[in-house]
Amino acid sequence: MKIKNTLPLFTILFTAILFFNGKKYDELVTQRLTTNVAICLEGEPCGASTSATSSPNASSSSTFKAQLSEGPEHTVKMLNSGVGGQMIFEPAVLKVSVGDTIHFKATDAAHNSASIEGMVPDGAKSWAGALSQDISVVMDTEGVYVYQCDPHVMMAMVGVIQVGDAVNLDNIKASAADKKSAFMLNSERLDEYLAQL
Ligand SMILES: [Cu+2]
Repeated sequence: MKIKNTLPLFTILFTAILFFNGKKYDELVTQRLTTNVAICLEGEPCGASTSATSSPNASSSSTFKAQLSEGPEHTVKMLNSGVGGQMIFEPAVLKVSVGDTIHFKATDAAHNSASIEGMVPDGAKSWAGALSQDISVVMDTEGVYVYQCDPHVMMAMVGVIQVGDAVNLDNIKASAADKKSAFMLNSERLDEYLAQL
């Protein structure tokens, strides 16, 4: 008789404890969520990281243009890893003057530089460097050149050089659409490079 009377009381007490604990838990969760929303990334204005569309960096990066590289000689490094990603030429986009020399440096091994058929100006000389070896190319014909690293073309290890004016840019852009189908990774790289001209 005594047990029968106290059981419902225990049940009520237990339910009440659960209820209040649950309420407290909810409050804690809400508090945490509120705190997280208020956290700002270092160097960024509050809330900017959540809206990519209003970020000023998003629009400026797509309109970034390569500047004319000063001097008659320029170096392009062949790298396993660079600022722009893995398996990459650095700088990948170069603007130079007619008659300038490009030195492709085998900074990392197992890369080469080779011009791509149909992606150089009309009448321009092609080149094909050996693996892991430096090669220097004199750019004596005006226009846009696209070259690749043969073993890593599937990873879009390509580079762009504009010599003088971009007289053949329309042709290059048309060929780039085909070339893109060979890329398994970094498929937007070539478009991004050409957009910098
Ligand atoms: Cu390579």
